[in-house]
Amino acid sequence: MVKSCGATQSGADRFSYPYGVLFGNVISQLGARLTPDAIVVLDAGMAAALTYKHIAWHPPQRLLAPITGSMGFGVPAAVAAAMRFPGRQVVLIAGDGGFLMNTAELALAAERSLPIRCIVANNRCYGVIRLHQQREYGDRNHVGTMLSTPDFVKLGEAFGCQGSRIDSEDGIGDALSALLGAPGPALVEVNTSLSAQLQ
Ligand SMILES: Cc1ncc(C[n+]2csc(CCOP(=O)(O)OP(=O)(O)O)c2C)c(N)n1
Repeated sequence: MVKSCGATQSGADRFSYPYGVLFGNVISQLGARLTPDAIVVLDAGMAAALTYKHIAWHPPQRLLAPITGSMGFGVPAAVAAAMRFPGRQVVLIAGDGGFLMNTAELALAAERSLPIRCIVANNRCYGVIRLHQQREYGDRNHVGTMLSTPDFVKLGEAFGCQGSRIDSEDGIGDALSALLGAPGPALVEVNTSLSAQLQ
């Protein structure tokens, strides 16, 4: 468990701490709720890195992740895992950028009523790349790493997923319970930030 974050702020600088939910807390609480044979699917980026840090794995739990770090792997891989292993808990953890690359595969999850559980870390940027830019150039010369992200709850609902959002530390437990208990495909958007992912 990482330290608690203050209340989220609106407007101004959405990249600066303490804006947003500490994503590490979401992952550590998820880890405590995984079933003994859960399949966790990762996309690329900060969200994936925090999963490696905060979840202790116990076989026969399985991790599906792109060795090359390819964005867009997550949604179709989660769909494939749920089709191949019906009855096992399948949880996808993705950044906003990677999730958007293959969101349309949710249509198959809805059509087959596949109970994939998607956790989308909305930090409104290509976080890992922006981090490199900040390290190299400080607060200047950031190019092409900011995202104008959609409302992921509405996006998921449009595909037929149960949707919810985590806006504060207090909401993590209930949102994860609803996500993991949903009868079909479900999505939770985590309102986080790059800084809140680095705490
Ligand atoms: C298909 C593809 N394009 C580009 C990259 C380079 N890349 C690696 S991580 C990353 C940003 C990931 O952003 P996001 O999915 O939002 O995750 P975050 O780091 O913000 O958690 C990019 C562009 C990649 N790995 N794969």
